[in-house]
Amino acid sequence: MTTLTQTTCCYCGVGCGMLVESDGERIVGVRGDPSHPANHGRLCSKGMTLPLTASSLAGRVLTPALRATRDAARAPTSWDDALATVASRFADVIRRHGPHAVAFYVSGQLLTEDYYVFNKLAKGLVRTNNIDTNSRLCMSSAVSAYKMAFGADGPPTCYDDLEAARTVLFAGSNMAYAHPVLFRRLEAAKAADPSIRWIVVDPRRTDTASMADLHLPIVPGTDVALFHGMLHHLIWEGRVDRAFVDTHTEGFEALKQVLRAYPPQLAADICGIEEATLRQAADWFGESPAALSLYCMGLNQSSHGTEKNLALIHLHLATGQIGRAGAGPFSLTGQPNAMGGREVGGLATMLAAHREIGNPAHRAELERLWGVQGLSETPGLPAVEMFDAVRDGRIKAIWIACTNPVHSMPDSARVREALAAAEFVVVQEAFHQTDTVPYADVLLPASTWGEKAGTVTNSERRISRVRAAVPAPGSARADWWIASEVARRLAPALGVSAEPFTFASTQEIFDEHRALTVGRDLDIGGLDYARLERQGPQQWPFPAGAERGAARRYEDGVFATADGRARFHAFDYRPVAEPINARYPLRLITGRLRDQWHGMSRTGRAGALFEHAPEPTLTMHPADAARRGLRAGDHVRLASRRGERVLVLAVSDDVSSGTVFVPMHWSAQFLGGGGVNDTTLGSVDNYSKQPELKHAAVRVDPLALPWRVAAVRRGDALQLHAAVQPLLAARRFATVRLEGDDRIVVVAADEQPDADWLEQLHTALALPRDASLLEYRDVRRAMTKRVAWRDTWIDGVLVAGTEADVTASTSLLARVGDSEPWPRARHAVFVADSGPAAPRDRTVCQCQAVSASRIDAAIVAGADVAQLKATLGCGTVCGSCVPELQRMCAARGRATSMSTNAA
Ligand SMILES: Nc1nc2c(c(=O)[nH]1)N[C@H]1C(S)=C(S)[C@@H](COP(=O)(O)OP(=O)(O)OC[C@H]3O[C@@H](n4cnc5c(=O)[nH]c(N)nc54)[C@H](O)[C@@H]3O)O[C@H]1N2
Ligand SMILES: Nc1nc2c(c(=O)[nH]1)N[C@H]1C(S)=C(S)[C@@H](COP(=O)(O)OP(=O)(O)OC[C@H]3O[C@@H](n4cnc5c(=O)[nH]c(N)nc54)[C@H](O)[C@@H]3O)O[C@H]1N2
Ligand code: SF4
Ligand SMILES: [Mo]
Repeated sequence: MTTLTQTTCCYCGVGCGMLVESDGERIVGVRGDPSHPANHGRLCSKGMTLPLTASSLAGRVLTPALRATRDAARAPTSWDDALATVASRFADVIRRHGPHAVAFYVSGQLLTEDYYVFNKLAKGLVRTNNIDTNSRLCMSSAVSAYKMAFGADGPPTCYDDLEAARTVLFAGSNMAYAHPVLFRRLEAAKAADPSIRWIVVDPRRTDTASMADLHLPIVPGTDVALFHGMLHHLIWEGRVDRAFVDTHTEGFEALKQVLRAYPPQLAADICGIEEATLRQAADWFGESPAALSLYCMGLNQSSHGTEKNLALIHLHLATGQIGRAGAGPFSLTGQPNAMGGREVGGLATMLAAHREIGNPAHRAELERLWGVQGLSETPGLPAVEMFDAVRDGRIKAIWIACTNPVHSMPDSARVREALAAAEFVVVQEAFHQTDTVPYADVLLPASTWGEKAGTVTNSERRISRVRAAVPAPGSARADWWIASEVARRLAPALGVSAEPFTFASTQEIFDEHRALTVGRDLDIGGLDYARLERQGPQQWPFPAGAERGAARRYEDGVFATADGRARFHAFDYRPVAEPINARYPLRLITGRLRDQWHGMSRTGRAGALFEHAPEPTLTMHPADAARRGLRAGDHVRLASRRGERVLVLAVSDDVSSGTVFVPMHWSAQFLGGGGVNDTTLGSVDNYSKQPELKHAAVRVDPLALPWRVAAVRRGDALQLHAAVQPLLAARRFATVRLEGDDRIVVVAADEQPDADWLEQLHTALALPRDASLLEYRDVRRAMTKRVAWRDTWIDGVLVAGTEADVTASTSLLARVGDSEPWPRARHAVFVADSGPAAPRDRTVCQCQAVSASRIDAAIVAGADVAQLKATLGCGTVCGSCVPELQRMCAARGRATSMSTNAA
């Protein structure tokens, strides 16, 4: 019997409602919830494939484990022992060094209830504000800009504005990949009304940008100059809404003085775009009946991210494009509960329910509501400083939950050094295969999506229920429960009552959180589990007595500042933290892929999710590649002042000359050595302390790695992956991926052959060493081809030798796991293999498994997007690939159904 559970997707901030099918033990299917107002039944490629990532327990953290000494291996233990150990080690550090010697580093992927308990544990019980989260790397500049401009955090807009907007300005947002279901809504609106204009500000021609009417491929980091130039133009063209500015804002004159220095020509020069393009964008924005801006990490992840956000908000305030349908600055949250974390105050620089640490009245209020005393008046350390403090010994113990900082923080070498130096590291995780888990002195098994319950708040301030569809596996427990159980043991050790810090249910936690919001800007006094049950997901504010939450804020032009006026801020454009120079002449941008999620601990469990981007690539403009004598597929060495990484070159004019792009996802679990953050830097924004993950000065050099290895093995892919992963770091370049449900692919390259390593790989891949293995070996050339047989089926292939040897084995490698038996004598596999290699192919449409080559062939034969959908079926299920189909058609000069390109 299958049961259906109504819940919310665990990936991005769109917050799609889902119906999960389970057989009681396992999740067997998922579909979009037609009644959820965020997605109306739609899901993207990541949401649709969630069951694939949850189908096996291999690689799950199932029992608590701890190690006696730093060098010892972790051994499984009981919950009681693990919780007592965490409590006593934390108590010990606090006794010896005070409360600020411990820290918590948590996550925008925790549920509101989890987050609430962690925040209260740190700030109320330990009485340190040293609790920060990965939202520091993500949303903190948006938070500080909203507060500085409007007096309170949170977007004034809602999802219905996507349909109501007449001009849409995407700034530093690749929505086609990162918020796909909202992008579907925008696509539909534009298809219905082609007069809607899209402007995209992004240094890269992303799938989002390629669908725009106007693309502004600015030099990375120059957004402030762009927005200043646009506002300069609007002021001098007389397009400012004087009435709005005079009645509802403060500070315009001072800003106007600063803007004198940004005439469109000069601003366009700084941005590296045409002056006419800048003026066009400004006109479309200013003259629009409703201009909506959608922005994300291209603005936030900057050493002046708050100013980038503010400069964009200025455009809205100056033209009165705010507080009505279809108009306003809409910061898109990345993680599923980035907003909920902000509500409970789960950052080092804020208190619960949008209260301020530095405000004595706020602290007193919280002490009364919590029934505690002595809240710290010192702000805690934000992420980058927090790990620096761990590194230099100011922080001795750190508890990491639901985030993977070794992978996601800038300058990862420093983070690794920090965790190696710490006295005590707790990691609370659902999956073993992450870059942070190896540093855990105590590893706590967390239940995860599908197994836990609570609430999340999406980008439009909408609170949705998350429900469990299956029981948690092994001894995994909900995050709030773990924090609450440690609090129960820690409180007596700190000489206070445990009562305020221990909870019996998520409902009890939600009710307490709600009480804290009453009278605040995010008042949800009228909202509880019963109402969410009855009426479905609701937006805040939702005060007691209300029937529904407010879709939009500031509709009356009264802002959350003391005098009700929004604020302009006067500041100049500032360059990126690390300018390029002769030694590091290229600008590195990092960002998202369509089908992967962050460090891939979840998406890396499904072979289907690798097919769209199977290799760890660095994308470079053709002219830059030619200048370095590089061709697509070559190995390249990416280096910054901090570290280096070997990647595979992709060549495309989607990036401008002088800029290179590397996806953020590849971690040490899938790429030898780790991800791109070994090269990024920890420079942070003055206000928000958010690091500049979107820009580093780098160089890219050719790298000859003549020894090549490739292997494909059929079997339990997750187990094979776990066995192979420790070998990756030994090679100059080594990567592993899952393929389909039951295959893994390993590719490696190095300067010299390494016979020992090859045998280790052979063993890790569980290749046989008996008669079922057939080997063809040329010792002189250090070449080997090995085929593992199961009767007449090919179950594994391992090839090592030159690039030509491996290339010549492409079709042999592809035969692993073939549904057809090998038709000839075994040894004939090597002969038959000498034919030409099949071309490498990418899967563009993941739902219907349609490859790039088939789509391209159809386009060459005359198909447009509609015909591709009708004949190949691509783009007809989740729609995540539709932007790419449009783009592939456009590249072949085929008209698309919404070709309104004016650029
Ligand atoms: N598929 C997928 N979706 C996700 C996630 C994921 O991991 N995978 N993660 C989620 C999370 S947590 C987040 S925060 C969001 C992020 O969502 P986005 O911010 O949309 O994604 P990114 O690719 O990080 O960056 C967006 C764009 O910023 C551009 N950019 C770089 N530098 C600049 C600049 O100086 N100015 C401007 N204007 N643009 C610049 C990049 O070229 C990139 O295309 O995605 C969420 N959704
Ligand atoms: N270079 C570069 N770096 C970046 C970015 C970038 O654009 N470029 N983007 C930054 C941004 S915006 C973000 S948000 C961060 C994201 O970076 P991280 O927070 O490190 O990302 P995840 O890999 O999603 O980490 C979440 C972890 O929680 C685990 N987990 C899953 N479910 C649960 C659960 O229920 N409980 C617990 N306890 N654990 C669970 C997962 O297995 C995973 O290891 O990366 C940042 N880093
Ligand atoms: S857009 Fe995709 S990843 Fe984001 S919430 Fe919806 S289904 Fe999940
Ligand atoms: Mo994020």
